Amino acid sequence: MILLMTTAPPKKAPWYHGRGLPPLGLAYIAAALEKAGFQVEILDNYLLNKPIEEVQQIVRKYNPEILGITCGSATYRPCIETAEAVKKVLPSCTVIVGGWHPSYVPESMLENSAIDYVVMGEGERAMVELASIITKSGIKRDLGSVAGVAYRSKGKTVKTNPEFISDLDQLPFPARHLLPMHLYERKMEYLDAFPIDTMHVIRGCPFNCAFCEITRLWGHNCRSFSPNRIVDEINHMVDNLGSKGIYFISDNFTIRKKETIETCQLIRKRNIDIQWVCDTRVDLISKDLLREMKRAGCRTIWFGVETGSPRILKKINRGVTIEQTIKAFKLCRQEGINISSSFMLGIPGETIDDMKATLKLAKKLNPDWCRFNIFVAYPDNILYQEIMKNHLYDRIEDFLVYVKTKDFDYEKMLKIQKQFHKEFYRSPKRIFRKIKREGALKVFRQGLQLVLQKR
Ligand code: B12
Ligand code: SF4
Repeated sequence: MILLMTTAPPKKAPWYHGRGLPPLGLAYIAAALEKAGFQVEILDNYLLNKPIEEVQQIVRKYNPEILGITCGSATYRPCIETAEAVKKVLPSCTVIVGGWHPSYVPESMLENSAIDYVVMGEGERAMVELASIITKSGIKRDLGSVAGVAYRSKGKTVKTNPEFISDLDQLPFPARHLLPMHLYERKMEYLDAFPIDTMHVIRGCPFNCAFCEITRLWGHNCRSFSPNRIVDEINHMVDNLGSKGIYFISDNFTIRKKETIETCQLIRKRNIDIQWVCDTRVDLISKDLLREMKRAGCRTIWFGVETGSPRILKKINRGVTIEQTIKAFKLCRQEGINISSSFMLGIPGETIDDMKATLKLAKKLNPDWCRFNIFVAYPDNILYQEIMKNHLYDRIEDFLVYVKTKDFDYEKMLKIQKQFHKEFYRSPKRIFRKIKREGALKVFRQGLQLVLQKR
């Protein structure tokens, strides 16, 4: 059998925000493996947070031939520790890692003898082919014929180029039946509905923001599931999981306007009663599109606004202007769609004045929910390369790089972040809006709770 797992979260890290969502990447891989005839289990240890000894017991119990671990730059260390612990109790188990970090820095994984193979890029096809070779259950093939793998051979690292799956519709629905769905929170501030589940329907992005490495994993060519297939999956989730809300976690949900409209029309045509929230860019919406989205259940859109400084906006290569952002927010308000937005603080080259401009813009835009995130660099986007080249950091934890420039360091950013959240959420305009939306009693209770917590 094949065991797929996530690793326990690094709770002490200052950037950890603790939202546990089902690991859709592993669920996609599990579904592809099941379709190919393998027996699969998923251990979502990011959610369950089991100590390593317990993970060893679970591995002993399942006795898998293959263990697949998902790994981000933030979970590099726990991933290596898990692989080592598993090899101790089950040396015969083949350990394969995949996900964001291994895709960009495969060598960093293979330096460790507990890791046998790395999958780079999309995992479904590569994992099925690798598993067939390892378990000798498929046609006899050699490793070099599998696209997107890295492994050791005669003291050297061998890598094959990843290939993208062109027709995503051929992938089965993610194997949510292997996940402990009842243990996820399944509620979200952005929607009134419960339970809420996630979908990821677009892979790839034609833009090139300097802080983002999405394109390195999914490519510049944007591929998406067809409207029919998206709505089939929503239907499946409504019927099998009782889903009442969907969070489309893919970037740029509205990038293909025609298909987005088709999806919305299909939701209505099939009478699916669902609320949803999606992520997109401010330059990828229009009045007619928003109207269709609202009618099909869209309640909230999340925009990464990132900065209020035109200079920094240009530097991060966002490809939008502040005017476009203001216009997009206005359009959403006119069409009755709520807005959540995030801003970045601590970009190399940013000054305190740039950050103040960000707070000013956030207040002006007045989104329903707002988050200021501190930029931490990890391989291998444009900003990461600049930071490493110019030594703009004072701390590196494995592959996470804490930026330090003449204007700020991470500790200073933590203080500014706290102050910005306070200033944003406590403005009279904000409190008034919240009361209007949620009612005076609820807002008063929340305020009281905050005061009591601080005591
Ligand atoms: C939803 C989400 C989360 C959720 C849930 C994550 C989860 N359990 O899967 C939560 C909120 C918990 C989360 C937390 C964090 N996240 Co996050 N998250 C995302 C997001 C938006 C979608 C992930 C997703 O479901 N993708 C869809 C599935 C289908 O793709 P996938 O997971 O990448 O899996 C595919 C491949 O990567 C590969 N693969 C993945 N795992 C494996 C394992 C094996 C064995 C194999 C063979 C292949 C393989 O095959 C899969 C199918 O093709 C992405 C951005 C994005 N658009 O993808 C960021 C993203 C993955 N997150 C990121 C970050 C930085 C974080 C946090 C550090 C944030 C924080 N401040 O705490 C934490 C770290 C959590 C962790 N365990 O690593 C970065 C990762 C960058 C990096 N180099 O590591 C991303 C890319 C966002 C970004 N651009 O910065 N995240
Ligand atoms: S931040 Fe969004 S728009 Fe920019 S490159 Fe990444 S996925 Fe594309």
